Amino acid sequence: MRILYLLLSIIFVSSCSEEKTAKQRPNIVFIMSDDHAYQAISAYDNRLIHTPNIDRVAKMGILFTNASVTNSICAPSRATILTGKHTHINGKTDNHFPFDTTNVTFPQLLQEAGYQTAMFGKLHFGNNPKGFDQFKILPGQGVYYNPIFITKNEGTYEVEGYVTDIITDMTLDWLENERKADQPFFLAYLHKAPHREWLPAERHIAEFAQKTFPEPATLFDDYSGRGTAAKEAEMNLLHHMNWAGDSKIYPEVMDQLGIPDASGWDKGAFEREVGRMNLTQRANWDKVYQPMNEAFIQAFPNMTDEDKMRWRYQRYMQDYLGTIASVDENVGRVLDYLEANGLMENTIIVYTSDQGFYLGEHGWFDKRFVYDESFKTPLLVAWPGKIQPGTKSDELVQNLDFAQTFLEAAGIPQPEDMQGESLMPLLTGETDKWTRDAVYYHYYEYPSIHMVKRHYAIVTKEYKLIHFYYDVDEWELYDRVNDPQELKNVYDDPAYKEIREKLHEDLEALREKYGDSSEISQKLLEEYLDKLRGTEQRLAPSFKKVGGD
Ligand code: SGN
Ligand code: CA
Repeated sequence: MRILYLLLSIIFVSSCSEEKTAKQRPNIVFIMSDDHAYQAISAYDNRLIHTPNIDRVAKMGILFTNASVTNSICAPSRATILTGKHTHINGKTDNHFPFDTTNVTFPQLLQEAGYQTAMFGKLHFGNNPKGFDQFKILPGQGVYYNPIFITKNEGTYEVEGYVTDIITDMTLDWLENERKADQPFFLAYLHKAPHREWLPAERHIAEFAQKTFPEPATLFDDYSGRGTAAKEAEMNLLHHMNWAGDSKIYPEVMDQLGIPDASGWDKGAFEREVGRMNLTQRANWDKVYQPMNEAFIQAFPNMTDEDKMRWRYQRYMQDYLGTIASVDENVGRVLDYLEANGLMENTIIVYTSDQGFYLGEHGWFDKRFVYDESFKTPLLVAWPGKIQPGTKSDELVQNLDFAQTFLEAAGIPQPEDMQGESLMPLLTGETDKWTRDAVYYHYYEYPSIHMVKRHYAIVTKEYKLIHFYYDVDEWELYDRVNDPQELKNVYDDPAYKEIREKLHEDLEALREKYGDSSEISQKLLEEYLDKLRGTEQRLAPSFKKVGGD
């Protein structure tokens, strides 16, 4: 009898503690926007916009000021986040061709270990995510107004309204009606905004269209201190933005003013987005953009190139930041829900972007380069009770690290072939356990839109050594401390000889550590060119420019 009693109490105690561990495993809310520059989050920089809700995450937790991506472009960044591996290992080199779903992703591991998993918003993989109990995702890039969703259980359908609000409604609906109280959860809440072509919600158009924003110091950069890659990139606000799609000049106004549709895509882009609006949405749009177009018709004949650059910068910021206003409001709705439902205590909340973005710095929009504005990405993490509120970290952390961080937090072993490091020591204040002093970067999508050349790099807190290859063979070296705007390549400066040599050695060591090499680059390049030969239309002009057939 006594033995039976002892046995029963052991079983009872151990099942209690199992239940406790299961309950203690944290929920994870992973919030990611698309192309959200850190310059447009007030926790980093309050000159452009006030984002009180996103800032709340940093106030409750930690703000990383040196977070970066391994490859600054959408789908490859997402593949690195989900696999914890560099591009050359997970195979997702570009936005054009689908993700290899034989890769193991961390949500699959969380799901196997008993997490309830859900994804809402933009994935951009060309196929559906694995390891999710529920998903409602946009096809490809998705659209801002009346978007279409591909869903796990209800087929594909259109939802009337504004994309950022709808993704949030779906997320809140899942939290309220599908979340199981007895399981920890992983929720991926992924915005399309503020991706090009920057269509703000009806409620924000007028507010932002009348604002004026400070210009960046390098708006009129002539790229003289850099190599061919910066000079040949097609990301300049004056020369490469679409008038209709990006700047919201009506197609008929372009015709009236004799502005050519250079890309053949320009008016189409306008039609693709604005053309989807219902009558009320379109009326609210016209209320603001009709007078803007009329003023433009008057001003255009007398505008110099400098005037046009300035005008385009303001138009760009008005729309880009307008889309962020609704991201911030909606992040607030989700945080409020977590708070009101007792879900803050044991939940890791991450706010990040798939990469950074140029907001007129170097005269650019878009991303891709390892230069700071696109290499760095916002990263704010809250975990009440674990992370000291108001912490800041300037450590070199990357999107490569998310998978292992979440696995460690969930008490799941980290697969040995994952290439990041768990951020846990930085989250919990054990900073001496963090030893990384350099990170690796590799960008592949060339030839393609924006024509940013292939390059790889090593980045330390002080320096950046970059190799541009394929149709050039050029090295660049930047002194991040003395030249934070990266205006002067000092690769050939004798004063940097020793630093340069040391960085070359460290770069080789990093490439070896991560298993990258010139042979792999060559193989990936050939595969990419082969696949391009099989595509038509949009990619073709870029392909021809580099002598493709
Ligand atoms: C589209 C955009 C590009 C952008 C890519 C990739 N043009 O092609 O400006 O670089 O997406 O963006 S658009 O006229 O179609 O908007 S990413 O964030 O998905 O990588
Ligand atoms: Ca992106």
